[in-house]
Amino acid sequence: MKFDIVTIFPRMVEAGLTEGVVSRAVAGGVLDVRVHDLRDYTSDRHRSVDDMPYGGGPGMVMKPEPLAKAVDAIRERRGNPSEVVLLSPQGKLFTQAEAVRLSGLEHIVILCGRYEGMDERVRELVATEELSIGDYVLSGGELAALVILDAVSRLVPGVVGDAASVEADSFSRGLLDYPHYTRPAEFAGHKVPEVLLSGHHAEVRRWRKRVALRRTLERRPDLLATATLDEEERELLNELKKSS
Ligand code: JCQ
Repeated sequence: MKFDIVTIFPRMVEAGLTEGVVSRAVAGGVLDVRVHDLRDYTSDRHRSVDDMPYGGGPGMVMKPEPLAKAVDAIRERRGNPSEVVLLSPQGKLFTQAEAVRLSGLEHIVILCGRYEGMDERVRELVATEELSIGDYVLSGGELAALVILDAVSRLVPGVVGDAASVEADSFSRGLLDYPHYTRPAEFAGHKVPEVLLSGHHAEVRRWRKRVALRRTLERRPDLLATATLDEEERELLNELKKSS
């Protein structure tokens, strides 16, 4: 899968590509990630990427021409992208479902915004969709681009070694994860739940389901509206709702 990331801080994005699962997939040729310096697509002496807002007001606005030129150059050198994603707090919320959708595409361009905003014509003419990674303001889209790259990449076959661990992840089932334990069996007076030491695999599965459902009900009840539950999970959830 190909990613092209356009930014005024290429080293900030490259720093996020030097370690971990994504960096290994890049080294192994499973992912093809290029980072582009937006200033390479400016044409004035100062390499300006921003300008004053029409109508006045504080801050600066990102100019449309360098972003349009950068995406044109990517089209010529790397082919037509499946999506051009603009990252900003105004975007549609990026979720695991959106990560799954993007992981099925061949080529994604990510535009990192900075300053107070982006000239609206970038949305109209260059981007094919606008995404937000959450309801907070970052000083730029670079960290958001790394978040999206990571969440999408780990769904691409061959990026995460163990496909079962991707499937077992929190959210792939639409619920919060169950608690995990390893040795020792007792730590600082806190014991590992007995059932996990029992060797009763059916009991372990049922306990994990119940605890995952209880956590989801307590912390993220909104997720239960869209989670796909099996028969046993529906029963467990009904019992939990009665007892709470
Ligand atoms: C992304 N959630 C928050 C900041 C303006 C394009 O315009 C702007 C982009 C940013 C960077 O992105 C975020 C963000 N998801 O802040 C301001």
